[in-house]
Amino acid sequence: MLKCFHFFLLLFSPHLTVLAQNKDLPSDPKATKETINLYRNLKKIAGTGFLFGHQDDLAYGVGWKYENGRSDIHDVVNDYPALYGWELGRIEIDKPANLDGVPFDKMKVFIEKAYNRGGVITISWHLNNPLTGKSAWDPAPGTVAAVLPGGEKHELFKSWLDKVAVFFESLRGKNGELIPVIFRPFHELNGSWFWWGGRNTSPQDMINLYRFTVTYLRDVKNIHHLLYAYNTDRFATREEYLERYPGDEYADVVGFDIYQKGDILSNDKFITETERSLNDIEYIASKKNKVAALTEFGFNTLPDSTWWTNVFYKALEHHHLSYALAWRNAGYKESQKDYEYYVPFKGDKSATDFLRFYNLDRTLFGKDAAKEKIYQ
Ligand code: BMA
Repeated sequence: MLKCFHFFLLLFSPHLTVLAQNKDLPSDPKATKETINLYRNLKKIAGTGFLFGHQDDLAYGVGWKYENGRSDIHDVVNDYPALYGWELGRIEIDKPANLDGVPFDKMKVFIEKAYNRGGVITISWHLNNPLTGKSAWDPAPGTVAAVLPGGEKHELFKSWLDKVAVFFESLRGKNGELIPVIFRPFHELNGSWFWWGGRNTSPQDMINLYRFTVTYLRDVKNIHHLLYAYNTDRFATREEYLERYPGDEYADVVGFDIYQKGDILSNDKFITETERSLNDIEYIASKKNKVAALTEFGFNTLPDSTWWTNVFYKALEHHHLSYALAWRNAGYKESQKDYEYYVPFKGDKSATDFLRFYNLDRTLFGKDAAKEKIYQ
């Protein structure tokens, strides 16, 4: 009887309600209302489709820069993406523009515009190597150890996080509310091209760096409008994927980056590998109760005119991920005498197919995102 009474108490106790909800709360116990809503809606959306995203979408495209309201995606489908990627590299050294030339003051305005029309924001950070002062691609061994507490560059690293915190806090909606951001620091951390990745550090040091970063921003800087995206590059197994995972208290999104390379003949390989990776990511996300995402993808210059419906959508159609972010339309790069773009521009060979892709039920763009009321 007593047992029954206890059970009764438990059933109607307010604590239980909190417990029951916990699985739908982000890792930050103090996350703002809009951030909690974003997190829940990202999970909900995975049941119906995925948000389509594009890096630097509003800043420039192939053959243009900073034209008010312009976007290569909008030029092709008469709608904006649902998700907008931005990049903070060089904010840490007080440059007015990031490593791809996007001025931070313009970026802030673009982010506010995107948020006001119901879009989602995700931000990466190709931060310089704090030990050598060179770029993110300088793999000097010992860099991660040097920025951890007790390391010679720890104070410098904290001062960099302070600058990132100022930027995040400057992002405000119409009522002064903070604009939630999916922050994905230390991306592609299983590869060895960045100072924080792969062979350039030990998995444990990387885990400590991730945890330190989240703890510092959340508990010292009091930033509570971030969701954290843990993301690797291509990976072979779940074990490899999770080798540097910082823990459920430090991540909200689990994702990976994948690019198709080579000619059209690699289509099947791309589909097979993407599907296998998505199976793994979805398994991990469901076990851990996190959001599953394709944090970056692309096929540079889209040499296959039907890539969107014949390859990309085929890889995704049987999966349940919340979003996919196409990388940037840098256009012609003088330094490399080559083009870089991952979504079609008006008149591009894959533009017609992209419109077909846009019209599929499960591909969600700007107007769909607005209907979802993601922050409510
Ligand atoms: C890479 C390329 C570079 C760019 C970097 C950081 O994949 O697009 O041109 O500088 O991302 O955004």
